[in-house]
Amino acid sequence: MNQTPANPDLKIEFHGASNEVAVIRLTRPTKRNALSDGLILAIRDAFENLPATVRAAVIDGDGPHFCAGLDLSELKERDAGQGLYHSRMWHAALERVQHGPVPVIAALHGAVVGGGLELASACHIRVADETTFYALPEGSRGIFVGGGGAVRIPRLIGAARMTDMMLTGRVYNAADGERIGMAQYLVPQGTAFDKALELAKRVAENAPLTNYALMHALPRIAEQPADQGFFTEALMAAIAQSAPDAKERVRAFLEGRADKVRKD
Ligand code: 1HE
Repeated sequence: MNQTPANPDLKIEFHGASNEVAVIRLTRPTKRNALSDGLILAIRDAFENLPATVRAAVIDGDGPHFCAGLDLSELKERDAGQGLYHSRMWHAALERVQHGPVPVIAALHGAVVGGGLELASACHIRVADETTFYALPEGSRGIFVGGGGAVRIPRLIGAARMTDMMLTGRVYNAADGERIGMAQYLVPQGTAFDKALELAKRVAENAPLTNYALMHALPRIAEQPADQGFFTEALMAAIAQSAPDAKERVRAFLEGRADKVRKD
């Protein structure tokens, strides 16, 4: 099953026995998957219109690089108001990625720069191959992040590292990127997509309410003062455990029908 987005620079295909994983692919390799306004809107639309079969998604990019960020050829003279609306358009699209219906896994390789890193940071898991490098060239282009990077990237790597990247143009390679928290997985060259798909199929097997809690409750709890966080956690725990799916999964373990936890 495939779906044809309105923008030719995006492809959507479905994987798994019941089409439970959506693969959303940037297909603009000649421009290093630079994110035009049309492509950003297509990403938003893709996440707004995922079929009900979908339980997890993968984002990847065609060609030698994941994404070169904002399409600089569209960076024309904007007045302050237009700049505000443009940034808010990115926010709305990446909000659909982060707080959409399903967990999203980014498969990274090559350049993950500027708005490309902002897109990756809106995903829930990042898998990077050995060719991956991370940069925020906005500093040297005389602009600022505008796609949510100022909020999301410090939560991954800390404000001090992001400040250094933007002030000095520092580029992190794949190994250092994984060390500082840009990606949770570092895999051999050319295997990020396969690993991301494998993880997405695993994520798709979880109880939907657990995935929902991880996407929508956990990040909010992490921002709350401890006392409020404990209370929100208790509410979420109570809701999750009450689902029939949860009852059946626990019964399956107690009756020896479910996997034990095993070390790798
Ligand atoms: C582009 C873009 C782009 C490539 N917008 N056209 N992002 C940046 O500042 C990164 C700019 N790009 C690069 O540094 C390099 O292109 C890469 C390291 C990503 C890849 O290098 P390479 O040698 O493989 O490719 P290339 O030869 O530089 O680029 C191939 C073509 O893609 C070329 O066009 P062509 O017509 O000459 O073939 C490039 O012009 C084009 N291209 N990147 C437009 N970004 C919400 S705010 C977010 C703010 C930002 O993201 S700012 C950071 C922007």
